[in-house]
Amino acid sequence: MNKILIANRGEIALRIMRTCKKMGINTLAIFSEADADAPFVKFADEAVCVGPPESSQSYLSQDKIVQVALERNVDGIHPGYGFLSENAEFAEKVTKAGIVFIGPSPDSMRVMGDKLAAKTAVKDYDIPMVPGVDHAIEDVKSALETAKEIGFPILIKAAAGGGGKGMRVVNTQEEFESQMDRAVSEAVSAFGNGAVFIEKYIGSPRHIEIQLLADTHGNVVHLFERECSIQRRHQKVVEEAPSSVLTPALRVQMGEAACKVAKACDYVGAGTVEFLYDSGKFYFLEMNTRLQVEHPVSEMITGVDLVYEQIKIANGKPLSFSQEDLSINGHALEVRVYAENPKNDFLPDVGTLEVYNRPVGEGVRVDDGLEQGMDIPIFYDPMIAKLITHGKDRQEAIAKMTKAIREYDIVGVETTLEFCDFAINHEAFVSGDFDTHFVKHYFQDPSKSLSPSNEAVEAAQVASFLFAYRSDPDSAYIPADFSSWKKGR
Ligand code: MV4
Repeated sequence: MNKILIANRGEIALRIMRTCKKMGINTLAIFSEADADAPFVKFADEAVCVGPPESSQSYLSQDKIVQVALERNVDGIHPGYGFLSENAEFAEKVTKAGIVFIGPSPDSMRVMGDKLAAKTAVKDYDIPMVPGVDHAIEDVKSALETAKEIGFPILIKAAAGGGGKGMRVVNTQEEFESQMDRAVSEAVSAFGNGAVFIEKYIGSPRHIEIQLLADTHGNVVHLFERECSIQRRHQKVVEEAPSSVLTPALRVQMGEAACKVAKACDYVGAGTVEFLYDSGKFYFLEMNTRLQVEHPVSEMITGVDLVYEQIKIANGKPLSFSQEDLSINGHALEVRVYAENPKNDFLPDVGTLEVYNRPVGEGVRVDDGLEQGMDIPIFYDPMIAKLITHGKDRQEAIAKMTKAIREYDIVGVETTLEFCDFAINHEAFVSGDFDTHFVKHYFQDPSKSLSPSNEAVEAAQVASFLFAYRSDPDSAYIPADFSSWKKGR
C-alpha cells in the first residue's frame, strides 16, 4: 500500500498515522470543519475537509469518504474505532470501490453485530456460554418457563444491542412479562429490531476480553487478555493487562476459546472477544470487530504494534509470528482522561486547554489528539487522552500511573484525572478484588451525596435531646433552628 485514508479523528487518527509513517505509507486525513486545526490534520501527508462538524455530515458520511478515497487514489481505508468501524455497509462500499477496508469482512461484522447470530455462529465450537436461549423470544409464556428453568435473576438482552445497551435485569417471575414488553418496545425504538433473548444474570462478574489477530491464511493468534471491569455506565475507565485473576491455565483456555470464536466467523484482522468471568468460570459475551480504544495495553505487554499487523493482514501477508512466539512482558495500565466533571455526574466540560503538559518517563505513553491552547470540540466524544504505563509488575505499573496522573497538567477544563487516581489507588483495585460494580460501589458522586430531609434532621435532633435529657435534664437542649419546634410553640 502506498496511501491510506484514515476515516477517523483525534488520538486514534494520529496513532494510526504514526504507524503508517513508520511503514513508509502516505496518509490522507479526512476532517470536519470543527477539526481544521487538529494535530491529526497537520500530521497527515494530505487532508480533505468532508463536511460540517456534525458526525452525520462528516465522519459518518460514507459516500463522501469513498468519493474522496477514489479521487485521492488511496489503496486502503482504516476506520479506527467508533464512527464507521463496525459498519458492514461501509466496508462493502469500500471494497466495491476497489479499495482495501482495513478490517474484517462485512459478513463477520454482520454476524458479530447481531448477538443472537453470534451465538448461533459459535454454537458448534464448544465455547462456554452463559445459560440462556440462543433464539429470539417469540412467545412470552414459554419464555417464562425457560426463565424459571434458568432461575432468576435473569437478564433480557436485545439482539441488536451490545456494550450494555438494551439490557434489563428481571429479579422475579412476577415482573417477567411486563419487563419483556418494555424490553421489546425499547429494542424496537433504539435499534429498529425488537428481537430479544434471555440469559442467566451473572451478578458480580469481571469483564475480561481477549485481543486477537487473524490473517487471510487461516492463522489466528491471541495477544492475551485485558481486564476492563473498572467502568462507569458501560464507559471504561481503567484497563489493564494481564488480569490479576486469571491463572495461566485459564488464560490458555480463554485464549483458545477466543480463537475459536474468530474461526467461527472466518474473522480477519484485529478483533476482541469479550467474556464475563465469575468464580473461576468464563462465558462468551460478544465480539468487537474493530481495533479498540484500549489496544495500547496489549501492545505494551506483547511488544506488538497492532496497527502494523492490521495493515500487513489487509495486504494479504501471513502473520510473522505464532502463538508460541508471544509472551506477556510485565504489566500495563491505561486510564482514559475525559473532559468531564466527576464532581457533577461526569457532565462533559469541554472548553479550551489553557495549560496542557503531558507526563513523560520510561514506560509512560500518552495517546492524545490535542495541543495546549486548543478547544475540545463539543461535537464528539470528550476524551482528551489515553494515559498508559508499563512496569515490570502490576505494583510498578500502578506506581508509574499514579506519578504520571499527578504530573499531568491540564488547566481550562475539568478532567477525570483525579477520579482515575482515586480508582487505581483504591484498596479494592490495588488488592485485585473488584468487579464491574467497582465505580458504583466505591465512588460517591458529590453532587448526588445524600442530603437528609428536614424530617430526618429533626428526628435526629429529638433523639439527641432525649438522650442528653436522660443523663442531665438541665443541660439538654433543642437547637434554636429546630423549625417545627419553633412553629409549634
Ligand atoms: C451480562 C451481565 C450479566 N449477566 N450478561 C454489558 C455489556 C454487554 N457487552 C454485556 N453486558 C453484561 N452482560 C449476563 N448474562 C452483565 C453485563 C454487564 C457488564 C459487562 C461487562 C462490563 C460491564 C458491565 C456492566 C454492567 C453489566
